[in-house]
Parts: sequence; C-alpha cells; structure tokens
Amino acid sequence: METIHIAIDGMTCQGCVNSLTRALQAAPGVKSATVTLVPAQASIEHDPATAPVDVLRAVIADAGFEAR
Ligand SMILES: [Cu+2]
Repeated sequence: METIHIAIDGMTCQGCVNSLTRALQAAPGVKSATVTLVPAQASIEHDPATAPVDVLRAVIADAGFEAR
C-alpha cells in the first residue's frame, strides 16, 4: 500500500467532500481515502497495482471533480 496526495478542483462544500470520499473508498484497490476541503485534496491509501494513479484520477473525474 502507498499513500498519495492529490489536489482536487471543484469541491465547494462538505457534501462534495463526502461524495468524493465515498467514490474513492468504493474503488477497487483503495484501502482508505481522506478528503479535505481546506486544503482541497485527497489522501489516498491504495494498492498501486490495482488502483494506479490514472485510475484514481478517473474515479475523481467520474465523481464530478478534477484532479490537479
Ligand atoms: Cu458540495
């Protein structure tokens, strides 16, 4: 497992934080995800083989946000 931090654009409220957290935690290969509004970022503990960064970025985009 590795932990990465990705800056997120497009979050405006705690609802955004909650929905992105749920989307990330539901992704295969993600062990845990912590999302904060200030700073706007996601800290993701993931298995790089199952959930590489490209996949995480796609999960973020599908949830309606943008990985910077
Ligand atoms: Cu929101």
